[in-house]
Amino acid sequence: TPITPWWKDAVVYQIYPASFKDSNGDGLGDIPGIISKIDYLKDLGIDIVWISPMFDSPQVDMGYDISDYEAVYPPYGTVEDMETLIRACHERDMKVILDLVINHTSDQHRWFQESRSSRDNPKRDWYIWKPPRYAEDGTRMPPTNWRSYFSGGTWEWDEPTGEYYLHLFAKEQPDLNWENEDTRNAIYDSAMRFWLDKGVDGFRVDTVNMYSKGVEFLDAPIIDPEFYEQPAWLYYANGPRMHEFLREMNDKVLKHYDAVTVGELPHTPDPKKVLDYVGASDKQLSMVFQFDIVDIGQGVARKYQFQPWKLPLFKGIVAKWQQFIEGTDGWTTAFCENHDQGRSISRFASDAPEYRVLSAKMLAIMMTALTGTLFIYQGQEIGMINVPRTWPISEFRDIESVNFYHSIAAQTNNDAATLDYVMRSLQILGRDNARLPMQWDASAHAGFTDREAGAWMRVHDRYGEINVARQVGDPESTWSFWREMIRLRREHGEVLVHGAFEGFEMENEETFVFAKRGGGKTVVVMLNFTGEEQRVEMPYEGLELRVGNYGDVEGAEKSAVGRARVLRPWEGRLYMMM
Ligand code: TEU
Repeated sequence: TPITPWWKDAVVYQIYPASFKDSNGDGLGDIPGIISKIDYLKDLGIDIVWISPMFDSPQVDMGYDISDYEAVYPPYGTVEDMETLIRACHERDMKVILDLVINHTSDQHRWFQESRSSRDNPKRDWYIWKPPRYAEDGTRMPPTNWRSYFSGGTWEWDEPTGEYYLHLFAKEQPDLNWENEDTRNAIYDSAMRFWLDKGVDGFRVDTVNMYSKGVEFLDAPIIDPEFYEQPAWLYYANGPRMHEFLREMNDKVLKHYDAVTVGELPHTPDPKKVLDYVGASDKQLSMVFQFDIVDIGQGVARKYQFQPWKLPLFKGIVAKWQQFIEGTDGWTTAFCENHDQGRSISRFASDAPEYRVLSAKMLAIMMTALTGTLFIYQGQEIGMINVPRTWPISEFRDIESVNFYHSIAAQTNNDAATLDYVMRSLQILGRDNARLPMQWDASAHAGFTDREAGAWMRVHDRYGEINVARQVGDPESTWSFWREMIRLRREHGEVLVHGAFEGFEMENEETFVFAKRGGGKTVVVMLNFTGEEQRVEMPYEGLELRVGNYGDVEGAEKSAVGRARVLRPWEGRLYMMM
């Protein structure tokens, strides 16, 4: 293995197929649409394209419910289209990774159809079946009180065979039984080797820490007394055989292809536990997405019960997950958006018309200066923002958001104030915020589709102001700024991608100042997270201003007095000493 593997310095761009580009006028994005934009991504400076699930699926959870790993969802295209896409990327020196969703399948997958057909079917044990419990009065009860991610319980009763099956997500997403070796081997063949043999370069691994459930299935403690079902991740995440399974997956499959993996690691706040997954010598995963930063603002008992937060929380999380690999052979990622999250400008900065572009560039400075492999989500490069607060629940499409809203409505008897707070929380944190059609230009439906009736999901009201066509040729645009920052990150990878992180004034609630050091270079980043002027201190001497989101790199330093600097609203600066 080379000292620095190819994927560490790479910039990855995530594509959500439904919302990226529609090429055939059916209102839904597709693979030919993606192929038509490969040069656009190359031009931005992207090295790796990650495609969210494009496999065949009934689309209960936007393709994270897969009914056939070896086929493509017909409205998206064909396996041949995928081969063309892989070739198109490789010809341009870009890599392609796919989503690996193997904690569960769709209930329409033939494995599950067989498994549920009878108790003695050879595939019965490929999923997690349990007998019921009975209350004292004889009422049938599920095996545990666990709450599923999409509201309600994690157990679905199957009348014909008289047992429950486990589903951590929707009831149409039954969990596979990883304890069964035949199941694991079938996964390796169908979901992995099939695509690796077609040339894909690796996987983003969905919910990677949930394959091994706890040995005992115990009731979770009651933290949300108004519901029977309780959050229960302690009982199913990071189970006892997790590392054994991942080593096996690497031995049997990944190492034979030099494939990269980035695993999702929700519910894992302990750095020691995260390191167990990403130590290079241990050969499990190349890197992971740790969730602390994207979980900011979520409710404890209920996700969409927004909790206001202050900047020191955010800074502390960034610092913690920048520093945890220091002195180890582990690796990490830098990301703040994906298809499950609100847009970063709306969550962490300001999407007000007068501050949106400054905010987008300020966050671009921060992200491109962080250690780890950088992941950008489609639309982030043009500063896309959350849905307007005025959109009603009927505009939302995500199963998690819609189910959540209706479960709270039922539970509170449609209490208006509670539901208004749910809508406010969804407007900040809801997954649909990231799933709006990509804004390509100012024509009808943002140039995403030719379909007269528009896209499968409503286009953002502000697409005339925020779109690719407006930004690509404009040197002052958010898009051009991202491209410039990606170029700078590549040029100074030893400090920006690999450097050691140091934070300053971590209790300050308005500004974020940090340094990076590596390869004999020092970088200082100063960010103003408010709409007012703020005073900050330059921590080191002898640095030069290299980038600023106000564009006046020469003028900005004129107001400097000694170490004191004044940052304008949402200003971001990057200083460097070589
Ligand atoms: O998400 C897994 C996950 O752990 C959750 O954080 C998820 O973000 C969701 O919002 C639950 O609250 C992955 C996918 O990214 C997501 O789109 C899928 O719905 C999920 O797995 C099931 O496959």
